[in-house]
Amino acid sequence: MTKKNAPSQSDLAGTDTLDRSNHNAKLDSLATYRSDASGQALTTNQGVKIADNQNTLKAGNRGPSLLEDFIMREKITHFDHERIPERIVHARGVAAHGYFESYADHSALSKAGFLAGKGKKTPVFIRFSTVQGPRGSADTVRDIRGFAIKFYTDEGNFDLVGNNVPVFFIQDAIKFPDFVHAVKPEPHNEVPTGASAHDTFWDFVSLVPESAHAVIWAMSDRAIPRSLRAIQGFGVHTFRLVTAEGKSRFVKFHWKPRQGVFSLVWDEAQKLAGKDPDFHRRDLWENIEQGNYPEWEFGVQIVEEEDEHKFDFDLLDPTKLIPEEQVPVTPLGRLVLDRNPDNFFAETEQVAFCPGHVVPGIDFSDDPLLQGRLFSYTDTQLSRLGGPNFHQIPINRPVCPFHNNQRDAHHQGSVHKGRASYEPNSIDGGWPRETPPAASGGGFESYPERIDAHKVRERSPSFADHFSQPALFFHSLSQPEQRHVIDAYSFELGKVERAWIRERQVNEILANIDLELAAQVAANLGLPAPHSGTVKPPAKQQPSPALSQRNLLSGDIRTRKVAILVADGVDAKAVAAFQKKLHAKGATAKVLGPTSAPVRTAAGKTLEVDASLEGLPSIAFDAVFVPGGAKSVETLGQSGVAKHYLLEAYKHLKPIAVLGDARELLERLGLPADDGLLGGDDGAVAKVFAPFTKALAQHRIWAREPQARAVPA
Ligand code: HDD
Repeated sequence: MTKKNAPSQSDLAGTDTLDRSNHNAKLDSLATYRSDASGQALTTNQGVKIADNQNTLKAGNRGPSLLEDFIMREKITHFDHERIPERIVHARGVAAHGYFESYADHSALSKAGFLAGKGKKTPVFIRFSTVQGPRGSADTVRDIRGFAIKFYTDEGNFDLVGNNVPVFFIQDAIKFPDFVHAVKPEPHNEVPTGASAHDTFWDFVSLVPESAHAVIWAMSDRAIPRSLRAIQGFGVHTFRLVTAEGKSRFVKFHWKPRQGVFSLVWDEAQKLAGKDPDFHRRDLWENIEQGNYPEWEFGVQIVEEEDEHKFDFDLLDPTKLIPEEQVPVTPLGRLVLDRNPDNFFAETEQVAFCPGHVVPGIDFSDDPLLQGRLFSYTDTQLSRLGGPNFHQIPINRPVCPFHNNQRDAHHQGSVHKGRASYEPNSIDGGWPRETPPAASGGGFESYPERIDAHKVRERSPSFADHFSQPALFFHSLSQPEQRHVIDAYSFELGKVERAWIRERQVNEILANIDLELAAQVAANLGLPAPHSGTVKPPAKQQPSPALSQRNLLSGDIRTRKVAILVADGVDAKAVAAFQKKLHAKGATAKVLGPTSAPVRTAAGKTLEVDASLEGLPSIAFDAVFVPGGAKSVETLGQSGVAKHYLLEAYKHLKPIAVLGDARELLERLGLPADDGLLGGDDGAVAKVFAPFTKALAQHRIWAREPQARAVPA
């Protein structure tokens, strides 16, 4: 029987060219499990070589298929079971490998081995995620981003399962299912996907004032990051660091991106959700492949035990942050992401985090949200990953040895030797044995916090102030950031169908944060402005500059993306000169033509383009450059796509540089001059480049925003 429809040998020549040379203890441990089929025969799962993978075994070539066909049955059965339940929250995510490097010996703070020496490196795997949307939802939706890190330390795995905002929506874990049911798509029609702009979310949060702080962060630019490389990370809860001598201090964990913190604008985020739903995962993947390894500084805010009650909020309340001006962040080390996973499912999907995975030297506080999380995460893996042996899945295995008497169950991957699977035993020499706590390398010992209390179901009165910190956040933002918050509440509440929910959010939540904020949102919703809040306004607070993204930029243009628009007749010298200057500053440039075909330059040469204008729209870039060349500019000026490109870039407050004839384009489009619209004669690349870089380093031309609102795009 001959094979039908099999590809030819020349079709099969492609190979994976990605650089996979980085390694560390975790990556090396994964080597045992990597399966590389290059040069190998196609076989069944039983290792039997397959002669025909195109045709089912049939009774005659037009006859019925035969049950006997174990090759077809095995293949189809496996396929039928390829899906596992997605995460109940944080279903959409992307991950990368890297390392944590300690700046110094931090044993005065914690006996954790991964913090115990200057230059000590620990492998990590980090997964970023959105919260609300399912696995296939868009990256750029308005949402909190998950920031979950697994440190594969010599003393076992430490998981720091945080978010890109420092506070959470609820104070007690028992409310988590209610909160998640409210924010998830509504149960009757599973709408909306990847959005909090719907009745059940706003119903819940307007009834639960403790959510006000996290909600205002979710309405800020933090919830529409430009890149996952440009987000901060927070452990959110107060944790403890414990020294070898048993001294405990309270800490809040922080990650600060070297790339700076910056965001999309809302219109851009919405458009990207349709034009490139993979925008964030593509950006992370590409930058790691290009060697632009994203980096964060790890730090802690430290509070001595005796200072626990010196704040005007409770350290155990996860809806509160400690202003950095009050307790500065002490840097401990850096995190570098330098390798993409080999397989999405095996690594990114199967990684299982749990805040309860800590190592000696790190311990919990009594934050009631954290306490509940300690239970929930391992529990969820039982159904998500199909049983209690998920710790044996390659990505989840510690890099240090692990032995105990837990046995059997689904997917048992270890062949445990020995007769005694209990402890103590006198048959297998008493192994595996306990290890007493020690200054280093010892067994885990919980911090012996003294508790003397009644068993009660109660919320501490020290958790009762829900509005001072949302007000602090709002008042610490720059004016453009504040405008975006007002726009976001107005947009989201505008999608809420029930009038009483909109009114409750404005009158009972926003009016208690800031009357002007409430008034502006009320005006946008057609509601009367509230005259006062329902609770006593907080005492005047000093703003916290550390909360505004305005103050969190990196100051350079590394990894920023610039679109260069060209057509036949373009001044190729200007293209080359601009590209060279951008590359020298670590930025990237893409040359875009009317189609994906090469263009002819003014000098009659061929210029390759990276994509068409439609293929890579302006929303995929941080800035635009249009070189001169009369014919090129004329063609672009006739093109609706090119005109829209420039209008859209302008509307999204991006720097635009134009040379020679291209200056007319901006005039024809009626775009008024500002610090981000830069023109020069042909050959004046050097003249426009400095102000262009300056504008790009500021991320957006915020002063343009009022004019930009009038621009259709
Ligand atoms: Fe959670 C996943 C972060 C409160 C229960 N959470 C999950 C992930 C992140 C967070 C980043 C994705 C991990 C991954 O990439 O696999 N969660 C947080 C933060 C919280 C928080 C920062 C508050 C400070 N979570 C929280 C509570 C509960 C959960 C109060 C339950 C009582 N979270 C879960 C979960 C998930 C999860 C249902 C879903 C998938 C998973 O755990 O592995 O167990």
